[in-house]
Amino acid sequence: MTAPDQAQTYSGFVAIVGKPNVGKSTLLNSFLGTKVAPTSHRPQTTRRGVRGISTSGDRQIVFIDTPGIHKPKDALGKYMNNEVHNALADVDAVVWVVDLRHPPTDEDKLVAHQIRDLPKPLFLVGNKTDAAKYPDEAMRLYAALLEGRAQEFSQTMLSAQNNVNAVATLREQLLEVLPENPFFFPLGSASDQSREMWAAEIIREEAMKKLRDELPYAVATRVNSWTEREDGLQRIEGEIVVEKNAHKGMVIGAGGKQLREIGQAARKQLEVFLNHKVYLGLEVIVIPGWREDEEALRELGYE
Ligand SMILES: Nc1nc2c(ncn2[C@@H]2O[C@H](COP(=O)(O)OP(=O)(O)OP(=O)(O)O)[C@@H](O)[C@H]2O)c(=O)[nH]1
Ligand SMILES: [Mg+2]
Repeated sequence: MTAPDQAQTYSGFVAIVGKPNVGKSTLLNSFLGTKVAPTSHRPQTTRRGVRGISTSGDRQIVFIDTPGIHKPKDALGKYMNNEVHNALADVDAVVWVVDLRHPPTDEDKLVAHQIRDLPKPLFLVGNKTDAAKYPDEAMRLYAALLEGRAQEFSQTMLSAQNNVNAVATLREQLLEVLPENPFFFPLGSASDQSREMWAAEIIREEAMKKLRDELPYAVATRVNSWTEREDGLQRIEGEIVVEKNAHKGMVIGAGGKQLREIGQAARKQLEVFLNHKVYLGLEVIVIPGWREDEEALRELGYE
């Protein structure tokens, strides 16, 4: 007897790496056509290696959005770089995102050094073509950082924000390099994070956008309860965690204005992506020195 026909599938992991703020998470969201990862104008927005899943016919890519590679200053920073290191070890292909608005910096060289000799398909993506004055020249300088690499690499210039077609073409190229594997995630899943983690990241994104100076980096968020009312309203209770008592008032703002603004912006995003009315309750709590505290980091999901 012959075994029943098993449909052949192709599936693999693709890491999106690069220095902070080049548009890695924007590119991930654009690949998926939905919002899986937080994005902001501040470097080091991504802290965790979030997975975003994209399935087409018999092929499934599991993208891993990674934190920007940087010189770590605290335990959180070390955790973030470690996330990149782990992602690179296990993936089938690597997408290296660079910002074409400027030539390579030392941080780009740090990234190039980590990925240059990896024996896996490598895609150099020059991003932000919409805002770059000399994209071709910049791209040449980035490509030169891979000089000496034994394997070939492919190059694309695009705008992750505006260029849907170029992003789709790049996705097609990535689908082609996947190895034969069963799907790692069920059809229909867009990400590996729980809805609570996802919502907490949206709240953190809005907090990072609104807060100033060091505060965006001293903030963590979590969602402790999520219930659905009969009429469909999603009731979400979240916390903004800060390091010091002095930060608490700064997040809340005069008369609670700033916290209200963060909450309103986060609620609007949640409503768009959930397609439901949302009630978002937010509280600010202090966990002294959480960024240097291994146990607190774990409690906040950085493990
Ligand atoms: N002009 C322009 N801006 C972009 C483009 N893609 C991303 N950005 C902006 O660049 C900033 C950083 O984007 P992110 O996607 O958060 O960058 P990231 O590489 O994930 O950053 P980290 O998580 O901090 O490492 C945001 O303000 C984006 O809106 C683009 O194609 N063009
Ligand atoms: Mg990011």
